[in-house]
Amino acid sequence: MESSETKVYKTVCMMCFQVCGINAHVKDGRLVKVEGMEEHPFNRGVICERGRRMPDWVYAADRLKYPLKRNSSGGFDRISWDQALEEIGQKLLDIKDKHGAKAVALSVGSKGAEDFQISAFAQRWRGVFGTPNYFSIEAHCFRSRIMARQLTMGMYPLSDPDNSECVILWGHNPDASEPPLAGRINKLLEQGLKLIVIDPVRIPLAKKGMFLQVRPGTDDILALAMINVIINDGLYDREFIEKHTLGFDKLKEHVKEYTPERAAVVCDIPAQDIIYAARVFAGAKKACIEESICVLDHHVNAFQFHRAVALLMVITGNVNTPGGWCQNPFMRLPDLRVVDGYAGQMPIGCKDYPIFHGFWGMTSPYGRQWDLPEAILEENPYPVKAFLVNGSNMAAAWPDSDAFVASLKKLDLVVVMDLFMTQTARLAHYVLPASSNPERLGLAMNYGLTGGMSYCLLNRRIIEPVGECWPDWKFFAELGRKMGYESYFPWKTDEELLDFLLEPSGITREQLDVEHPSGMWFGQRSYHMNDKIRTPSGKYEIYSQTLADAGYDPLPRYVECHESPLSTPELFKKYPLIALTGYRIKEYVGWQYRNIPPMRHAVPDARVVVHPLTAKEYGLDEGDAVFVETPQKQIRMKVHVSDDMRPGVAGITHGWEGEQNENVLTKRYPNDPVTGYPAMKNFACRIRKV
Ligand SMILES: Nc1nc2c(c(=O)[nH]1)N[C@H]1C(S)=C(S)[C@@H](COP(=O)(O)OP(=O)(O)OC[C@H]3O[C@@H](n4cnc5c(=O)[nH]c(N)nc54)[C@H](O)[C@@H]3O)O[C@H]1N2
Ligand SMILES: Nc1nc2c(c(=O)[nH]1)N[C@H]1C(S)=C(S)[C@@H](COP(=O)(O)OP(=O)(O)OC[C@H]3O[C@@H](n4cnc5c(=O)[nH]c(N)nc54)[C@H](O)[C@@H]3O)O[C@H]1N2
Ligand code: SF4
Ligand SMILES: [Mo]
Repeated sequence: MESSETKVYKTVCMMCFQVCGINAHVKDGRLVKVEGMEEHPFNRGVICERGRRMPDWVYAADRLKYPLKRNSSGGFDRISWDQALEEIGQKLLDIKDKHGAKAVALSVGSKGAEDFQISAFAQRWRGVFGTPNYFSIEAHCFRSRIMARQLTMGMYPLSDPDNSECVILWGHNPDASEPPLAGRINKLLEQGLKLIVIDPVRIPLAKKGMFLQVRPGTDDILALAMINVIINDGLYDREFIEKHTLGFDKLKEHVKEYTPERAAVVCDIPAQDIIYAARVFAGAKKACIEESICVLDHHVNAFQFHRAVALLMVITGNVNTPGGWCQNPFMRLPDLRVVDGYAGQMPIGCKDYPIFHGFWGMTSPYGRQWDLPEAILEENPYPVKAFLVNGSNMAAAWPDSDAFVASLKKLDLVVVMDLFMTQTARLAHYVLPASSNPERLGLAMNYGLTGGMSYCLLNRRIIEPVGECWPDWKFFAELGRKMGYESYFPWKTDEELLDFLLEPSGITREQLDVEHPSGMWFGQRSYHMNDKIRTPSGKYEIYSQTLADAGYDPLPRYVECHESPLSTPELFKKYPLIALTGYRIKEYVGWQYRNIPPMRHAVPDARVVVHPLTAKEYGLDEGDAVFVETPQKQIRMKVHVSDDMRPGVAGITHGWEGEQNENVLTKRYPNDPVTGYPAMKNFACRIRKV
């Protein structure tokens, strides 16, 4: 029995980008229990194990509690916020005097990109200071699909699986990465949903539908072959195509060469399965594709794969219709960016990637960080001397981590704000303690990154901050004030900021607090085609003139990966396995939650997952300590044997630091021609016992 002092608050979990509604139990000022919130339309009472463990995360013994400054013997000393801000501010101004504002770079990680308050304040500060060099995970995650959908449809629509007859999970495993969606799909399956899973791994949901166990990196040709089948069988939506699209005839001609028989050889699956999947998908009245959020972004065809998926949705008329991909209204928020300070300057890495930098008058705020080591180590194209990092463990997460670790060591000033002492934080001159979401008041929205909703609620401050932890926005605001930018940073409290943020929406803090404690809708999905299509032609652009003008393929074309059994057979004789990095498991998000004992207990080691046939061929057993090697580098892992894995593939688990870090093996050079995303997957490797 719980005592009467326990208070239950309706708020959110932000331990991953899903932003689930929760009932948070607080007793004697401490968060003691977290349950799912039934009223929340997104997760409907269901939360995952991570969310349930929120108290362990918030009160973890290794939480950063105070600002820290590196000392001369390499350790850290506690300092006050005032001293930290004074010294950081002065150093930044000195660097600006000597090398110009662009010598200071900022980066936000997955947390920073997902929590708009973090990214908005980082961008505001950089605009006032005047540096173009702002980076995020968008140079290798998520932006690729946004760009592909925008270039095709003039918008970024989200899927509506709840109203679909058929869902394709294409390189997407919601049981690990999107638990609320997994819960909803399981319910929909009971109501007759047709499910198609395309993945080299037999993910949990693959056992409940049709399963195409493709060779990694070949999805683009599979999508083109499905388009070929849909056109040949006349299964496309004629009326929709005539009324709303441009370039269908060119597509028809273009996909003639992508027969299911040809794709079957490349993908290494039966042609019959490709034909059947195409017929089921196009034959459904309402269908949607839930494509990978990032896992398919890291090779040569990544952007064009997202384009091909968008074309599958367009030619079957599954746009702005129930069960398809629909436009979700965004909340009206003030634009906190200030661009005067760096107007006309491009961030590092964008010069050769004009479409990544922007199109149709829209400019991306982000650079591509893959050239930063040259800027830091060789002052090419110009010196970069300082780095502010919020909510990112880039030393583990970025490709070619050795290069980034080496370059961070060379900087005059590295500031890392995080909840924990990550590998990246250990390289900093100043480490600043960030608050977790129950320690701060803010606005939470369920745009979701995939099947999102125009739903919002308060992220409530339900406990006192641990130690001297601050929300990230306050760091940028207080730093700005110390540096003489007070007119840009007038807000002193979470409440003042929230009132300012809510103003354009017409929704008030009071309303969210009292009238709608479990949240409210601020808009509804659009299911009609009356809205103006915001492409240059006013049509859905099957053929993209914008891509053609920029020198890219206007229709998706298949290219074999830079390393593969087909493109580099000699290499594969010595390094016979396809490395599939970024393998996500439900216990961890990126680097996070390894310090929660039950999570760590469940998965104590970095794993390389192989099929029993692969294990047998290379003499490996469950639990063996091994090196996973490329011709250049090696990492240490433990073998996990699973017959869900495709033979010949090495599934390398994501988010480990140091000698277990997958990104010791990856390279940062551009691979996808449109986005310049690096090839972080589908390279040759081998496994050797330690
Ligand atoms: N638990 C957990 N959740 C997370 C994260 C995490 O680290 N842990 N990370 C978060 C982040 S930052 C992101 S971007 C998203 C990622 O989300 P997604 O990119 O959607 O990744 P997953 O949902 O893990 O599913 C990827 C699936 O793609 C498969 N796959 C790998 N290569 C190929 C291929 O070449 N072709 C096909 N068809 N399939 C392939 C994998 O086997 C896996 O089943 O997840 C987020 N959620
Ligand atoms: N080889 C390979 N590498 C990959 C991927 C892959 O598939 N393969 N996936 C890539 C992808 S998609 C992504 S998004 C990146 C993820 O890259 P990162 O975002 O750098 O990875 P995380 O480990 O999730 O780091 C998030 C950090 O934010 C901290 N944090 C949490 N909440 C807050 C907060 O409110 N404020 C602050 N200041 N800090 C907070 C956490 O403690 C954690 O240290 O990894 C990428 N790396
Ligand atoms: S899926 Fe789990 S970790 Fe993510 S927000 Fe929901 S409960 Fe939290
Ligand atoms: Mo990501």
